[in-house]
Formats: sequence, C-alpha cells, structure tokens
Amino acid sequence: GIVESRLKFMLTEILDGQPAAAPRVGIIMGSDSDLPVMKEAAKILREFDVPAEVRIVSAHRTPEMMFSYALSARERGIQVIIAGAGGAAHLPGMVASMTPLPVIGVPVRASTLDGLDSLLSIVQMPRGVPVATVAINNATNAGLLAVRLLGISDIDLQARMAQYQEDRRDEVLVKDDRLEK
Ligand code: RP5
Repeated sequence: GIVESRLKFMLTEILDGQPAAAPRVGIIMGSDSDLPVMKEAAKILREFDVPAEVRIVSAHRTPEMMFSYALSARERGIQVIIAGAGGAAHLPGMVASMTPLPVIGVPVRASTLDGLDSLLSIVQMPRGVPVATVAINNATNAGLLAVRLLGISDIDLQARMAQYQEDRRDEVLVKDDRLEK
C-alpha cells in the first residue's frame, strides 16, 4: 500500500536499493514516522561502509516482533543496535533487556512534549540494563557512536573515524578563517 511504497522510496534513498548482505548494525524504530529522524543514522553508517539493516519494530504494536528481533540479533551477526522511538519510548530499553549487544537509544521528538518524554523514557533505565542515549532527534550521533563501538575491534574503521573528526575540525577552521575579523 501507500505506507509500503513510501518506506521503499525512503530506504532506496538511503541504501541505494541495496539491502545490506550481512548487517553489523540494526537500526530499528517504533514507527515509520520516526524514519525522517532515524535515516540520519543509516546515512552515517553508509558513509563509513558499515552494513546496516533498517526495520520498524514497535514495542507496543508488535511486541512479539520486538522479542524475536532482540533475541535473534546477536546470532544473526548484528553487533550494535540503534533503537529510536518517540513518546512512551520503550523500544530501546526493552530490546536492551533481551540482548547482550550494546543498544544506542535515540529519543524521537514525536509528541506535544517536545521529545522530553522520549528522552526520559529512554535514558532513565534501571541499573543493570544500560542504553547509551543520544540527544533528542540526534540519530547522526547514534550512527557515529555505533562506528566508534565497532572501531574498538576494527582498526580500519577506527582510523576512518579519526579522519572524520579531522575533517570536522578542518571545517571549523575554514569557517573561522572566512569570518571577517
Ligand atoms: C512511537 O510512537 C513511535 O516510535 C513514534 O515515535 C510515536 C508515534 O508513532 P505513530 O503514531 O506516528 O506511528 O511508538
């Protein structure tokens, strides 16, 4: 239907129509309405040539799917999970409770409460079940954090992260240079 073709279009834009063969990162979100925010994580991973999969998994609307996703992620070769959700954002925490993989939570600004609801839902985890929470709507940082985590055992990737940081630094230097002083 309409939702399917819209999703296909957006994912084609991100992934060039190429589903990742062996995804190392799982990007999941509670709704397709999170996709405009969450696709930034996919873009970063693509920039670093890290294979990723993008899925809609809802803690409240498809709880069984959330269970099977979280319980099977490790054996499927996923190494890091990025989970985004808005409002009563239970997805990242629930997934973290069912997998030993690192879970990065992205609070999506989806309600009248400006995303503070999502942020608190994701960051206020009980002791023993960590979720690395990034800023509201900052899926870019979630992608970058995933690259850094994978970089611990992938020196190639770590070197590319160092280069990325250097490039960002150079951008600032150029902007500073261009300012009329
Ligand atoms: C959450 O509720 C989703 O992650 C989304 O951010 C929010 C609203 O979802 P929709 O009603 O737009 O599908 O489950």
